Amino acid sequence: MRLSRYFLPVLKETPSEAQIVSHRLMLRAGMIKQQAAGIYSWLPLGYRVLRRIEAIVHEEQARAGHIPLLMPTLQPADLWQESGRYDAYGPEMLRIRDRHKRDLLYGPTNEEMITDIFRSHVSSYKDLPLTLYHIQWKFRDEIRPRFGIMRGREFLMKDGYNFDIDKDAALHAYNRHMVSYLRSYERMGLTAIPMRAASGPIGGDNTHEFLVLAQTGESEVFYDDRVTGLKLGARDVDYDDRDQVAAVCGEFTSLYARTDETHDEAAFADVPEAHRKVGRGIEVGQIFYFATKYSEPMGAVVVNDKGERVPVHMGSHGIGVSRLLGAIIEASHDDRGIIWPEGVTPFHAGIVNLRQGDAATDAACEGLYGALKARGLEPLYDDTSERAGAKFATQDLIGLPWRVTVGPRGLAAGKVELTSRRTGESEEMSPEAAVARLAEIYDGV
Ligand code: P5A
Repeated sequence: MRLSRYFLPVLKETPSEAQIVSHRLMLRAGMIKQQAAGIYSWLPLGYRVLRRIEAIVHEEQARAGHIPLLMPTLQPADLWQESGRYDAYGPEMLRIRDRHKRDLLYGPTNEEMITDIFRSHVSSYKDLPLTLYHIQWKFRDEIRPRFGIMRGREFLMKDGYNFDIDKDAALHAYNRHMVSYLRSYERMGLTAIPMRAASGPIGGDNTHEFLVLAQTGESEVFYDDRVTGLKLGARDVDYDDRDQVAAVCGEFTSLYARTDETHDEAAFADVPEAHRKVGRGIEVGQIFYFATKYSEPMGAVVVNDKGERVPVHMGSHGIGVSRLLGAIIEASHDDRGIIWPEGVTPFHAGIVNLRQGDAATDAACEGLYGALKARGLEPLYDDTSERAGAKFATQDLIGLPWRVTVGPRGLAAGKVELTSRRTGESEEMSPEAAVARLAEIYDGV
């Protein structure tokens, strides 16, 4: 993409309405625009990151054997009357009446609708296990929408639902989700800690929230700090192997880690004092096992191998896709702007032309631009006539992890400069070497 033809409305001033750094930086970097309280347009740069996060989520769900579909944002009220949640959900639910006076709602979650799909098409244990998910906009009329997209009213969620023959199979689905979520967050450059939590209006006794530690987080958390050093890394997990998946979950959940909703002072006191930490966290996901809470009232039953009709065991599993942008920025920025992890960056590298209009410099930039694209990378080429200082400031603000700087002086020696946004370190090399280095960095990201 050439910056001269892109739409990147960066702001020079710090917007006064933004209380936390991620909100400020998203506004300044021209990623989002507020349209109403808690409702945002996603401008091109923000939309690119949102798509990258979605792509990681889809890839990791596919790896776990989960199947994507797409349900609508509007739902008929009758489904929610069947489960008993239409009245229970309260003022967070946006209720709508159509021209035929039929009651609808803008979905805050999809347990009822997916259960309806399941009961319409599945009737035998032979079709289980089954996990369906989608990435779709949700609406919750939050009493206090704040921190930009972090607590929105309209927000993008990945929500998945498992259908299993019994509790053991459903707990395996729960564990599969935990591992696939850990892997997704790691690919986004985040450490998200599974913590015992409360289930709220979704239901069930088994639930974990995934928290990214941050001062600005809305949840108070209590944990053994050795949990922050755990990594899945490159290990290969066989998602069909119940014991192996359970062992990974055991590793990530055996140290004390709870939100204030389930915190237990006595159990916390057993954590060695040096490791006992109280802090704040951003909830970027939550998984639930709620047995037959929806399948029983809604008649989602299958015939088991003994010929009996039994309600299926279910759970639901959510990732806050749009909230993740805020969480990543909270975890990765400095006083000049965002620092995107390679896994989610909107462009792989910036190209800064220090002397726009100089034939040799322009040609070298064009060459780099073409060569990076030929390697499957997406560069953002600053081909504007801004002065160098302003170009660098924009690059730093929007946070591309790598920058290639091209100027007449370096070119005279056959060199360009490759700079890491994270460390600030620069290295001079030939344009070909810079392309090869970037291709290597992104190989396997
Ligand atoms: C699980 C999937 C559920 O709704 N039903 C379907 C279950 N869980 S949840 O914890 O309530 O939400 C899942 C994740 O969505 C994000 N989230 C939000 N993001 C931005 N703004 C909001 N107002 C908001 N509310 C929830 C969180 O990341 C949460 O973990």
